[in-house]
Amino acid sequence: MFIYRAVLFFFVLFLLCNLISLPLVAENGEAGWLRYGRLEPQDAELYQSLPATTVVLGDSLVLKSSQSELVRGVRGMLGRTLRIQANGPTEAAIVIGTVEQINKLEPRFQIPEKFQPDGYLLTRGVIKGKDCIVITGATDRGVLYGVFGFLSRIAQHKTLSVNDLQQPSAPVRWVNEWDNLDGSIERGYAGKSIFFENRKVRDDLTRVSEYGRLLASIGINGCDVSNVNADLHILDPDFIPQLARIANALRPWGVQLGVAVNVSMPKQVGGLDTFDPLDPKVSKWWNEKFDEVYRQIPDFGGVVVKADSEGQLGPSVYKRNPAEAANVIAKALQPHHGIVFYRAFVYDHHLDFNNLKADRARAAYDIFHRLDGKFEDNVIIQIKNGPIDFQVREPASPLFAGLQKSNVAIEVQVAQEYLGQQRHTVFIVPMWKEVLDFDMHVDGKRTPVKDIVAGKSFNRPAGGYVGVTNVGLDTNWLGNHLAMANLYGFGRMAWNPELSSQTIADEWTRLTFNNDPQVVQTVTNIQLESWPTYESYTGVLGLQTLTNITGPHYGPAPESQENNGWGQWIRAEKDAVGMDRSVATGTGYVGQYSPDVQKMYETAANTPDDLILFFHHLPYTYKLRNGKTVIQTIYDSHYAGAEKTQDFVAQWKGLRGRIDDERYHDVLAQLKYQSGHAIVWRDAINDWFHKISGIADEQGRVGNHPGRTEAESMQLNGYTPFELKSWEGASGGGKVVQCVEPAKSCTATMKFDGAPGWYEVDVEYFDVMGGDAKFRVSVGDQLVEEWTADRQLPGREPTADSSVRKRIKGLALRKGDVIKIEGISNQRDPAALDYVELIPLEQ
Ligand code: GCW
Repeated sequence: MFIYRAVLFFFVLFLLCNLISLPLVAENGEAGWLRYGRLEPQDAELYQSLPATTVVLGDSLVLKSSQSELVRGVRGMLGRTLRIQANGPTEAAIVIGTVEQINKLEPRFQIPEKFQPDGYLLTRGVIKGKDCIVITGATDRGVLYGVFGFLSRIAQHKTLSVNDLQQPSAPVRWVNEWDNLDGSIERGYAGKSIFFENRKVRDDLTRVSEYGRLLASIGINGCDVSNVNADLHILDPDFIPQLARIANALRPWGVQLGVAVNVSMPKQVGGLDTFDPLDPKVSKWWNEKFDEVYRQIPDFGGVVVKADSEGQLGPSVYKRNPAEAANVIAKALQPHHGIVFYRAFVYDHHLDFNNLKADRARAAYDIFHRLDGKFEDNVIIQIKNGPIDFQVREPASPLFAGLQKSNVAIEVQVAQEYLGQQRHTVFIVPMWKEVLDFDMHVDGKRTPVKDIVAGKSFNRPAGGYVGVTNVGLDTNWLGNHLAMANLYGFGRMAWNPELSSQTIADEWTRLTFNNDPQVVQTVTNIQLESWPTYESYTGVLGLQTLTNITGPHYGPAPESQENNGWGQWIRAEKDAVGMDRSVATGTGYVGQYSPDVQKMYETAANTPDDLILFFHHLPYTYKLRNGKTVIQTIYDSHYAGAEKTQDFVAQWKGLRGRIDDERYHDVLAQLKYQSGHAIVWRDAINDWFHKISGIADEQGRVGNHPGRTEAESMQLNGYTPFELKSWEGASGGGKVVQCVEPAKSCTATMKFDGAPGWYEVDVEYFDVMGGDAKFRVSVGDQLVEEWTADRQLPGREPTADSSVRKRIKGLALRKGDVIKIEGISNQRDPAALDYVELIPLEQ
């Protein structure tokens, strides 16, 4: 009996100890950068003298969020629950309220500077004779941002003895979600919509409030929740009350609601026989529609419009222009202070490939520049960062300088549509910053894009930043923990574009993981190297992302760029490659820039290497500034890029035990997958250029893979050969094998006849959508690995999109060993195989 009790006692003790040491929050990424993890005692010492009380001046929704956030954050990080006082202070306190409220309480309290809307100040001061920490702003929203700023300082172990005045760079800091009412998300890579399902607003909007909170913490003040390929019913009478529920969820966080509208709505769902923007019936329709909206959502922010673009109807139907289309909606919004974001992403997607003068890059400037000054003051022209479409590298859109009498915002894409769809790690802030810092040299004066969008350069009242985000119901919002740095970075950059990418990555890492110097250094390092790395294996020299542009925009498919109407051409021929966009001999696109910028891009000699093929059609043998030829640069950078992704895995492994296991393993798996897919990219692009140019790789690597055995040349039992539509998507010229009959076991075997030793056996297989095939690998009779192909990758048949590398480490191989890959197909997944590669391990 005694023994039994003792065992029970220790068992309970053991359980308790484990419970106590569990982290407060599950480390599944849901908290994003707002984890408020408990500080170690030595770090918490810095905040010993933090007041025990908080006084909140006012009870607006946003101030209430400020108060609850402050209490939540301090409790999480310091383990103390602040006392809340409505009046006072009667002792030292953290006082939060607007400047006006603070001055009412303490008229002598001096605010040093003038606030921009949404700006805030963290300071210390004497209020009613008590020494206080003061968090204040001109508006409630500023106060809320101040609270987040305050908590962020604690999370980063920064001192609070500061006078920290923070002002946003631009008034408009919005996100766009491309969510459809059925719950799907266009270019969303993290599950279903947090807003909609089955053509209704979701019943449970908890994730929406949590999203609003994340947005507020980085200063985002507006959110368009519906796809720019707009749903005609988004403003139907029975839908507006549902939208009001979303607005209610966002309002406590100071985030205004917006939706996308289609200019044809008055006709298609409004009962009119026209949607001609100049027809008075149409203007009356919009007026009444917005009266209806504002009756139910008084702080509705506005609408975004995609028209005459990619199949969306537009003013061209009535031979009207974008200004006329924007203005009829803008005027209806004016009495309510709403905004129209009119997208400049208007182009003809039926361009003639054979016309050497045709150029999609010209479209936005050609269409919008001549309308400058014709837009109402509550219209903002929303311009993508580059002239094409969120490619891995593009020059700054010339339209930023082409609209001087109109409000403009820069649109960037947090969703990594062309940047690996959150399965590849790409920290995009450095890319965005290159555009923001780019000097457009308007009238010979310094005119960086960041000053233009802030409204400073041309003295515009509105303008700013829009980020296409596409968060989903996945617990960690974007499907990849590291991708959240892009959302964080977007907000921070919109708030202050002077912050360096390094600072943003550093802050994000501390908030998301912890302050361990090795963690901060490693994560920041991977993030900062990730964009150049991705560029080096997907689209060098300004070629754009050489992905499947007529498919999912994911894996390599360079051939798909050409010979179609989409205009993302690279004009790769036998002897030369690149688009000639010069004024002298090309499409004339360069002429859309100011004379100083033209000097840089008009000739190949002056164009930087990283954009040279965007602007010029050059022989493969052309010598770049880097001293190498175009073709050798292509080959080398693909090898270097793929190599670097292997290094990310090694760097990440150094963090084992320094961050929580859950996220450690998630990110490790993601980086390993990326390192395999980077090889698919490398080989596809290099093989393609090799075939077209016929020029060999000086280093002999391209088309020559020691240790690789193509599946089609293995001994097959049940497997049958199959050719990919895009031949470059699989090794050996597009040939793979598949197990077509469902639920069948097929095998591919080979005999090992290399030197005996330790090997890594890599199996390149395909994991297609809609079915989960199984694979088993054995050496002789011994099963050495098995797995299920259940990744969520685009594509219903084997392509470079669905190609995955499985690495089996540390196998001892002897001459004569039979290596067998068994694939068990199922209904939709034919367990396709590309090749097996044996890599000797260094001893
Ligand atoms: O990049 C393209 C996307 C489309 C998107 C379009 C746009 C919403 O492939 O999916 O449509 O841009 O920005 O309108």
